[in-house]
Amino acid sequence: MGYRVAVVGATGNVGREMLAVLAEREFPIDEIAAVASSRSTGSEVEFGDTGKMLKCKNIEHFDFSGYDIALFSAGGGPAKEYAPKAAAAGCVVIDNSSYFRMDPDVPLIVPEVNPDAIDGYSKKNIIANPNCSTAQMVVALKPLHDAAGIKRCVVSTYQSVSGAGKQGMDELFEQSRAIFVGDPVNAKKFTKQIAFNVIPHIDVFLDDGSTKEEWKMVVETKKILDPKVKVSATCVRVPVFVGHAESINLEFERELSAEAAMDILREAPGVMLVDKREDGGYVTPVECVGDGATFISRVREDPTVENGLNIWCVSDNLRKGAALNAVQIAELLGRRCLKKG
Ligand code: A2P
Ligand code: 11C
Repeated sequence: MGYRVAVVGATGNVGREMLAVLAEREFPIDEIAAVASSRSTGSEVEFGDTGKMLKCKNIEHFDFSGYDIALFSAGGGPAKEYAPKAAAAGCVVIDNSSYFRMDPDVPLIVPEVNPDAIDGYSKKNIIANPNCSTAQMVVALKPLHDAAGIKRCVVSTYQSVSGAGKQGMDELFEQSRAIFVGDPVNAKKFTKQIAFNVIPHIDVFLDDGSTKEEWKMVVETKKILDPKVKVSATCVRVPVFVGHAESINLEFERELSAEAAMDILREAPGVMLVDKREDGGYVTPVECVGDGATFISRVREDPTVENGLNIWCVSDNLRKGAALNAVQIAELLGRRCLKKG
């Protein structure tokens, strides 16, 4: 006996990963539905590598009342419109968009960090999945925070184009091809050329000069980890297809040596420490594609502040940053809150 599960946004980057992760982890499923916009009605997506093909259903006519869990990754607009309808029909929504994340009645969960927040899910029957850059960062920060109390975190990100969806990946591919063959380079999804370039701008600008992606890293980290932790973020798009990297500078309340931090990270849930302090002895985005871990390298003390530490953090943004985290939330929900059908 398993659950009836719907994946909304099943044709997208994250939706396809959600199907793959559900299949790989053998999530107990009695029935699985792929849901997308009217544009995709009737088109087929594969349920992971199972060979089972799912015909996409149009969200406008989809009846959520027959489903226990809906994993949404269709963006904020569809989440705003359809998640409350699904929730009212008795289906628990796990939404990957930013729309519900800061709602005080919606838990925002990274299972390795704040699993107990799941108890609040029934207020709205909606649980939010964090931004990909936040998810991997809090997995790395949690064990260090528990050990020495993080006062301040300064992070610069190197975010892959898959964070901007299918269109972002297509644009990097198309621009790279155009540059090689001498065609004109067109920028549509990104504001400037992304091939062979970096762009210090993700999501919309806010009044104080920061971007919404940077704001999300600040407020989501506080909600998931600890409201006392101060975060300063600079988010940058880089010409990498999959995998977000982050350079993180930390200032602690108490002393924490690099060696002690490495010992803690080696044992931490969801973390894989790869730090050989030699050529190639660290992780880069291409090596983490398809993996669920948050990889940490380059752990070293920062002598310019009291109790300072630098780390390099890399993870597959479509996996731990999105689909895997959502499925882990579903697993937590199943273990703690739902009865199997
Ligand atoms: P569709 O392919 O039918 O447009 P990505 O983030 O990779 O661009 O994917 C976005 C996902 O969200 C796709 O599956 C897309 O479906 C889906 N989507 C976009 N807009 C809507 C909508 N209004 N209703 C339902 N699904 C939507
Ligand atoms: C990016 N992090 O890389 C974004 C994608 O708030 O869920 C996810 C945006 C979000 O562009």
